[in-house]
Amino acid sequence: MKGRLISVEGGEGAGKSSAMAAIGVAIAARGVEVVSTREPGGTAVGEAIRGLLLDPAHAICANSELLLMFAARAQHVCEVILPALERGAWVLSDRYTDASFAYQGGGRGIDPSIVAELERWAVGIKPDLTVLLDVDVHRGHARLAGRGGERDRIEREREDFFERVRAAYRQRAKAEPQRFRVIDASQTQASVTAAVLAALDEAATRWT
Ligand code: Z5A
Repeated sequence: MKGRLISVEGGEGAGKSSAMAAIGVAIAARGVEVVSTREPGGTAVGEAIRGLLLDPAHAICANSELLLMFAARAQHVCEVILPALERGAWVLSDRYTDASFAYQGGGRGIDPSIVAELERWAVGIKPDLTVLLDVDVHRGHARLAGRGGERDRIEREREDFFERVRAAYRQRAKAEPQRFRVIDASQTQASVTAAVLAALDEAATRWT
């Protein structure tokens, strides 16, 4: 594969939006095509599934939630990610498979080996770099409250759910230190952006 896959992960209010924007600009400045996308979503089918998943009107069982995340992801990979990687673009995804390990594995308690099997069967590709924005749950929630707006179905979960999500993310980062760069997202936005861009530069040096 000629291109690179970069994912940005983190709990609620970690600052993924700013990190995505900064990384996108930095990749474009290298003269490389950048494809910015998100999960769940990134395709017409995926965005429709996202609507179902986040709508507070639906009571969705944990296993259905996991399968819907992977249905959206399988479509995303075949329709957007693989073609972009094949033509040499750098794909920048706001969340990817690690989110299923964190939310459906850690948060919902689904056995990670089932998530890993879906990853192997339905997706098949791992990111070259995963930037994990790590912030404590209280601070992340306070930021979201500051932003206003309605909470979606998953954002309405209890605090202990988000603590398990954070722990699962950190555990994954510890298990794959080559792929993950963990950024302390409790810092100022400027410091977080600087750390994110340093992680990108360091990874890009390894790739060339
Ligand atoms: N999900 C899942 O369960 N399983 C999966 O496999 C996948 C996803 C792929 C939708 O994802 C939901 O899907 C998500 C996980 C689940 N559920 N939840 N809850 P999403 O990524 O689209 O939605 P999100 O996680 O809810 O995104 P978010 O809350 O918008 O997070 P964010 O993008 O990190 O937030 P932000 O907009 O960048 O920042 C939030 C506010 O904080 C904003 O006002 C900023 O100005 C402020 N902010 C950001 N950084 C800072 C710093 N450093 N200082 C001060 N203020 C800051």
